[in-house]
Amino acid sequence: MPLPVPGTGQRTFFPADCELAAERDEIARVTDAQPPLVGVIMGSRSDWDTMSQAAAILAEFGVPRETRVVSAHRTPQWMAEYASSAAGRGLAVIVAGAGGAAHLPGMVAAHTVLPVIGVPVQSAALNGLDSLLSIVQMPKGVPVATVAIGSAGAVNAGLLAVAILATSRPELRERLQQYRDRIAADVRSASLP
Ligand code: RP5
Repeated sequence: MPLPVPGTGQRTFFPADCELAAERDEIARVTDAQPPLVGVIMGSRSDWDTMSQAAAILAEFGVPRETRVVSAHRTPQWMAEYASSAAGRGLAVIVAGAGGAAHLPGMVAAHTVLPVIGVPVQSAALNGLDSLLSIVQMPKGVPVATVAIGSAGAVNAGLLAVAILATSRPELRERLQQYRDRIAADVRSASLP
């Protein structure tokens, strides 16, 4: 069922099943609307509360993105297809979030040379330490840029994706600097009771 990305009106898709032809059609529709530069993917729709915060940062910076559920375990073939086709479809960065036995970021990185940012989703059983260790301990040769567990990680994943794009986009670099200036001003003006 299509759901909106908070604050944007851009569609997001949570496929009800894994039928590949339907999945391809959905990608085509998103791409037709506005070619995405960043793919924000997650292992389960239960990750959306966390991963929506990465999507919201991209929206704030005006970066076109697509948001999808792509599971390394439940849809392994679809995951491989998504990752291997990502560069050809024009994506420049993939932000991948998963929890528990969080293999999605690493397996996506195994199928593409695009930069992959891994977000460890906070799990109920082990508070996200399982997710963090599953994502961060990649073998040499196949990197995943791993951020913090949970919300801070999702926001920083969005910001890191913007920073990667900003290396060749001066206007984005300027907006990133403004963002940093804003949070610095917040700290300087903070008052305590
Ligand atoms: C992982 O398993 C997902 O990334 C999610 O964080 C976790 C639990 O998934 P659900 O059982 O809630 O679908 O693959």
